[in-house]
Amino acid sequence: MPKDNYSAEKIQVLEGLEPVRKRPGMYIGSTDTRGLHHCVYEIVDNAIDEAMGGYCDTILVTLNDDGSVSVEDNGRGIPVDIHPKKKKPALEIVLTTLHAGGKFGGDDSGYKVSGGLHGVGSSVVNALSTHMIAEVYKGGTVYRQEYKKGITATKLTETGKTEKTGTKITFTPDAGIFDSTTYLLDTLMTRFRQQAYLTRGITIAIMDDRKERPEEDLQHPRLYRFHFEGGISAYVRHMNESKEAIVDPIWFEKDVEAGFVEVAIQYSKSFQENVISFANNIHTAEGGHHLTGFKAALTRTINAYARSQSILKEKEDNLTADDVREGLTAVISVRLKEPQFEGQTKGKLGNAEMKTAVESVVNEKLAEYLEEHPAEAKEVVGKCMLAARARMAARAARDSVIRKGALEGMTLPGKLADCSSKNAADCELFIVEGDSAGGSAKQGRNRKFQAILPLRGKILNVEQARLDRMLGNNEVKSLIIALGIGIGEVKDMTKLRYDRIVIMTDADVDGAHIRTLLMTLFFRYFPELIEQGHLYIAQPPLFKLAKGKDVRYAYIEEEKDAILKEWGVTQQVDEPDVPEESEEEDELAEGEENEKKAKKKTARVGIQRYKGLGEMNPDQLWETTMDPEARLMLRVTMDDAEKADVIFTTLMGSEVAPRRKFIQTHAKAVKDLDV
Ligand code: TSJ
Repeated sequence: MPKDNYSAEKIQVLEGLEPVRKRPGMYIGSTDTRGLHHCVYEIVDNAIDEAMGGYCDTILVTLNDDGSVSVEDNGRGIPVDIHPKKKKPALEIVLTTLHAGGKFGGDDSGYKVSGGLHGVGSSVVNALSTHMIAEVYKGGTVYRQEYKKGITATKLTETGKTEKTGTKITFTPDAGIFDSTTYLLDTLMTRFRQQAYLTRGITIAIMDDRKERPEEDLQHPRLYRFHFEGGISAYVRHMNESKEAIVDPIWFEKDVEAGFVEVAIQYSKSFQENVISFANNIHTAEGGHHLTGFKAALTRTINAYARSQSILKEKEDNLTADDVREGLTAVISVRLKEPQFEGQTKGKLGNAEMKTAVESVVNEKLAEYLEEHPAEAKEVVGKCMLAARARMAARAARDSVIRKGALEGMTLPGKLADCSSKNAADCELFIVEGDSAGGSAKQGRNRKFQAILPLRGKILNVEQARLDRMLGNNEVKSLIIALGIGIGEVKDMTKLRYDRIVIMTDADVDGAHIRTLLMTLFFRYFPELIEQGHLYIAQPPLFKLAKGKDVRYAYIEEEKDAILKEWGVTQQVDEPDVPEESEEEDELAEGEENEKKAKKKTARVGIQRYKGLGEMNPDQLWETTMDPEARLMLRVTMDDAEKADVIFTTLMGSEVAPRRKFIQTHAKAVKDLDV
């Protein structure tokens, strides 16, 4: 065995792997696709640790055709020397002992990614694999060892000579453990792209060698490389791709006592804030002390600079934290020895020392940047000042809506067909697109507890619409008055007049637009409604299927296919062949009538594709979309609404080119609007 500066003695032996197979969820979070993909991340993270230590620069992930995954790096190779007490190679201990990875010493780079979020190690992946092969290239020799379900299956053997150094792990996830063992390139790529951004200069390549690839993956080439010389600076550039940047990214890094701090910032003309933070390459979705420190420093430094340059006059108030965050895109990346992850999803950095660390680095480096780049500084501060003015104007607009409402004595809008019940818990408000669909809904509803408010799609034609301006629009005002809770400072949730607010729009592009607009409006001005689960999206059927007297509705394509199959229909039926309502029969010309009768005799199957709500008569609308006993409704989550907000901003934003690109690349998403 080769001599290594590493000593196998340092490995702490903790536990066997039996508990892992008994309760896999405890170790990898879940056994669904998330857990499955997590296994790949876990192995790759070990290679990234080697890269962060400066010992390797390339990682190749291969999806093999036999269902296994290989991860190979060009690092030093996992040590293979024999542990004096356990009498086993270090490699074997790492892969067959729980938690050994984390305590694996000798290497003092310290900032470990692996064993991070769930505290799992590569041994957990081994335990959940029917087969694992480890190959180590070290000191001119190829070493190999195999395992089955985490148990050593072969002795460590020297299988040949090699020039290269590195580690290659191949594992086959156990189909008896995971719900599915199909990897999605798309999911893996997202993660590897992010990791490559965070570790400047490394290459993560992914190769898809599967003969049968999942439908979603066909759009991707089989080989993909991620390599970013620009690191997180390139990351913010990428995040701002569809936005109009006002300056080049501002980037700085510094070694500090608490660890290491790296920040990239770029302002754009958008109104969105997009700040993401990481600790040891792990995304801290819930933020934490590093993010708090960043925000404090940003507000302080920009205000100090604006004052020193007299851009902010003496009598003017400081810019608020919100003002300096409008149009801001930033990546905060810290590395520290013992990261503490807290919060519901363990996505919050709990190390308090990181607040001061990030705050002082950003204070120092950002001030330095502003001093040295007066032209850029002017742009950035100007953007923040604009945000402050917009904030004040928005408040004025909100207030004026309230005042106008108050002037009208908050009378319910004439367009509203209210319900008779005044018990809000029973009441539903359907926001319907267009007067004709509104008419059907009014006739079809149960007037006891269902109210209808028709809105005209026209409100959407305002391109570049600032949402706050839209509040002054009569259509939107009607909606706000109908809700009953007011807006802005005088909002009172206890006055909500309907327990369920249902957006009911056509399944076409216009419908998708108006739904996006409404969701964004709710997201920005009435987030409580969404948080408390009051907002829904109606799901009108896409198809009406008829076979003789048997009429069925299908809400998705697959459902239609299933019904047709049930009816024994194999080939596609002509779409217009729909046995329609009986009253129409009188109007049929004689020839057509005969034809229709002929159809009835053979009980032909007809399919009607609904293009809009207007095509349904009131009874059908009730039966399929409004009847609480039969309908399907989606409850809007904050996540959905936030996505709508992003789409809205992109669709309504001031830049035409990225908007067109967005509509092209997301044409399907916009159409389906599963926002
Ligand atoms: F752990 C694992 F199997 F999941 C795994 C580890 C998977 C992959 C793809 C790579 C690795 C890995 C581990 N790559 N590089 C290393 N390096 C070490 O384990 C290593 C090498 C040398 C020394 C030393 O002090 O000489 C120390 C360590 C930790």
